[in-house]
Amino acid sequence: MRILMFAAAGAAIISNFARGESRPAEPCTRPSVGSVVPEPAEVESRNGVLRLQLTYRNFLDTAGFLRYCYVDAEGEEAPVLRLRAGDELILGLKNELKPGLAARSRLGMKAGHMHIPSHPCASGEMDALSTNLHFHGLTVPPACHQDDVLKTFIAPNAKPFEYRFQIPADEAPGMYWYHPHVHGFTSSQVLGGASGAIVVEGLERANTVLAGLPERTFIIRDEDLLNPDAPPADSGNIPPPIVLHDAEGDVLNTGTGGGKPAKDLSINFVPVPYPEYTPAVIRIKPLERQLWRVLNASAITYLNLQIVVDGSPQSLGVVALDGVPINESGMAGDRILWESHILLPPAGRVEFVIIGPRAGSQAKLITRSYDTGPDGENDPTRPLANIVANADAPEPRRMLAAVPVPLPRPQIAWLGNVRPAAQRKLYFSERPQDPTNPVSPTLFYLTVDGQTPAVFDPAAPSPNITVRGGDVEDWIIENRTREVHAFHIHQTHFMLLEWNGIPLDEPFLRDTINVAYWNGKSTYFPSVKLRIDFRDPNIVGTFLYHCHLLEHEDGGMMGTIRVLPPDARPPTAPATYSY
Ligand SMILES: [Cu+2]
Repeated sequence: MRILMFAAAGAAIISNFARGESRPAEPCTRPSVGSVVPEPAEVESRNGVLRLQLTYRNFLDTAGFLRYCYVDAEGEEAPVLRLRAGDELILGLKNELKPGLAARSRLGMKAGHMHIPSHPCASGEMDALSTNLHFHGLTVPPACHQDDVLKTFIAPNAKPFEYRFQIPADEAPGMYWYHPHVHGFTSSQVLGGASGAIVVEGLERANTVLAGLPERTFIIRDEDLLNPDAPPADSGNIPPPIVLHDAEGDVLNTGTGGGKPAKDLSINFVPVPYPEYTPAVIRIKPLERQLWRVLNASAITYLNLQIVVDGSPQSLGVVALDGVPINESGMAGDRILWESHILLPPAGRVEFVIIGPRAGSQAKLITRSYDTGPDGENDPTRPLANIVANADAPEPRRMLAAVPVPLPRPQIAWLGNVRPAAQRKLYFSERPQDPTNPVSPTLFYLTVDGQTPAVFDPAAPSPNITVRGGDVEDWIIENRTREVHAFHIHQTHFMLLEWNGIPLDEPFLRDTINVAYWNGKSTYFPSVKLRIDFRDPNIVGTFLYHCHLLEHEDGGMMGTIRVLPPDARPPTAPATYSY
């Protein structure tokens, strides 16, 4: 069976339905520009089990854009999955992607070839119409039907595929998320809206400051520009920056903080399109304290969140990063980090306390520009939502427990106090596919120092890295490119030890970290040094680490790691040395 599905590069949308022809009804209705930000639908566990069915669909919206969505049995889109540590998740995923609507793979990798595997765990060839799910941040086994994306391949119209696993009893309370992870096609599916949040309940048990607070969930997604040809609206008499595009067709960073963005953003699916950026609306009671959980579900857009009230940036009280309370060590008590802005790379999550503005004030949630480097995408300053305070604003649906039972102290030593078994160095690099043609597609590499750079190969016979379960390791991740990357490793969390060689005191865990860009001149490369935790027996198996800018991941910036059982013979990888 051959499926033809090629469109112009860049726009990445294709239609079998010419403009004006009738299209199938949209299976997922999305809010209009300027709407009140809705609370996402949610489903919660009962008696220790969360059972649900999601149908995965694609459709062309009224503007002709390819969208993807998860729909539950009640017809709700992308519900938040709410569970407690120790609960079981049983999720049936039915793939109803339709041919003729599919986006093109970045490198055109076998997108026209349709290979139906004999079994969904049998490592089928990845395809634009196939899908799977990654449960980002959860410490669950990298096994088929749990959290494997190397071999799991759910073909269109296959019978519903069952995910079934237990949230570990010691999983940290906080925000996680789910999204497809089909090599070569993740970016187009996530840009189309394929993502949802997961909340492991009990954050207030880690920080009593949160007791009884109303809470809200915000999912910020990016998507292709609705008005790609429009000039910037706010440039006044200043000539707008010259718009340049990278080899992937995205608007290059202008370095000015303004200009045309590479992607539009939405907040809980309310679009805030360039160039007018009509803000969405968040309603709140004046001076009410709330917990906000924010997920950056963007494919390539960095967020730099800030709340501005009457021109002044407000303090945001950060209590958790990437699903883990910042006092995870269990020693820090009710720690809050007060920040005036929060950088959130693609896939990052932050949970913070805010205080509602006074009635009548001008309050906005914005994302400030972020300098992604000379080869990076343009992320200008732009509003996301007006925060409108008034006494008749409805209360959020959920409130944290008023009298929380404190979490038990961790059973294992704090990661920062464990001696690493090994140190490794990895580096990001890029080159044009055709060295004589600088605008040919980019090849993206994430290489273990000492190995030969190669784009990710799902069929590679052996993993790039082997570690022993029970160990912790220190990894230096270097950036040898002129754009930022976001390092992510599946199945576990890490601690940031050093930034560009400078030791830090950050006793927090993360699963995604930004790595600064190289300026093309300095004699050293920007880097992060991470202490990565391989102690949980749940994560024995083979899984992935990669850049979470999904064009880069799809373009090859990914590798495999095998965690051996703790009693296995020590690995003898050449790039490993002991302290
Ligand atoms: Cu990257």
